[in-house]
Amino acid sequence: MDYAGLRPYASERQLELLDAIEAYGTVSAAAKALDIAERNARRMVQTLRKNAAQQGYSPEHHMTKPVPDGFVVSGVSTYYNDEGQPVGQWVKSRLSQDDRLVKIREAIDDMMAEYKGKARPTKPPKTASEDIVVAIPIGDPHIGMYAWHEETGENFNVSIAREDLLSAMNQVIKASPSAHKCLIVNLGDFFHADNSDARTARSGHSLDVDSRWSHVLKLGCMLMVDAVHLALKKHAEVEVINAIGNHDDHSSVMLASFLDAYFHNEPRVTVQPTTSKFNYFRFHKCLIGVTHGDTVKHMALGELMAADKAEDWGETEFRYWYVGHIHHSKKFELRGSVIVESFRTLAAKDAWHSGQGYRAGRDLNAIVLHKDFGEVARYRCDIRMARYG
Ligand SMILES: [Mn+2]
Repeated sequence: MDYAGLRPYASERQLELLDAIEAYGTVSAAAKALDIAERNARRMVQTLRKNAAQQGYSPEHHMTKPVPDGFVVSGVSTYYNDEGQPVGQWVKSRLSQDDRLVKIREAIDDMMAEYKGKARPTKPPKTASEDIVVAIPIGDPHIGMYAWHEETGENFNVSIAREDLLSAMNQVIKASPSAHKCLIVNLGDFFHADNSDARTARSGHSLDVDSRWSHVLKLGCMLMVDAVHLALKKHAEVEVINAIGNHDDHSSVMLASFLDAYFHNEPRVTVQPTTSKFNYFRFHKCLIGVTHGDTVKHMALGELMAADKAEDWGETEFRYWYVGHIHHSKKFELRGSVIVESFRTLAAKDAWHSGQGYRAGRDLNAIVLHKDFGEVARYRCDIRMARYG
């Protein structure tokens, strides 16, 4: 294996591995020297070879003509003579589609580097009970959505969204009992637009957006940070779930990574990784499933929970699904004592929803769950109360 030829395609970490392979002779010896698992080292080499091949370098396939940075090889045709020797080759290249995504990723990484570990550990408040947990499902905030009152009857932008959400959270947290733990659930569509194209990924709907996307992204991330801080004042521990919506396929994942980085040094905060459309939270006899609600029918959620969390399913009695997406309140029970509830949003309607005749109420709830008895109370803050209460 020609490791030296891979050097121009290697990242810093991969270079370190290549150095070690050169020094110690084999991948397994290099892995040992670097104190990493051998299978991880092999995977790193595999990734590096794949990246090099995409750039046109894979000598065992007679690909030795790399394409420029920002391009990827889209096809290689090699002509062989009767002796099996290559005699001619076409190398076709195209602009890398990943390039844009990589740039976005880099911007996010830079942003995270600036914020990583920013939250210093703080002393937990004295809390009254570990028998209960307070869950705050946040329905479709649509941060970055812009509405104009002349068109939709009401103005809406990032700063209005921020004031509404923090005020409502403040009120429901104040009203809730002093539980040891608080669960903040972003039900998806936290961000209105997923990128600067301002179109939804699947249907291509054009979106009404406020300000520049990258600015909105930053404001949204900091809004969630402030929401977590509000909860930290009252509760000793805060766990955060961020669901993937249909407006924020990627920015929801970034938001979760951002929060995780931000609260890196604060042991009182746990951010669940956002890696799939379904997240779960177990509290003694209670099990909560979280999903945006755009991909699975509500009726199928019971079986999904049983399949995804077979063990927890067996050990719990009170099972809930918290969903967003439809922007109105709906609650029903499925077999297996599973209660599915969709939550309203605090956000105003954009021109499209207004034109479609949507007129749902707007509120935020804090739900109190007891470890042995399931949901025992809830506190509701109406949008009017958030603004004038
Ligand atoms: Mn939505």
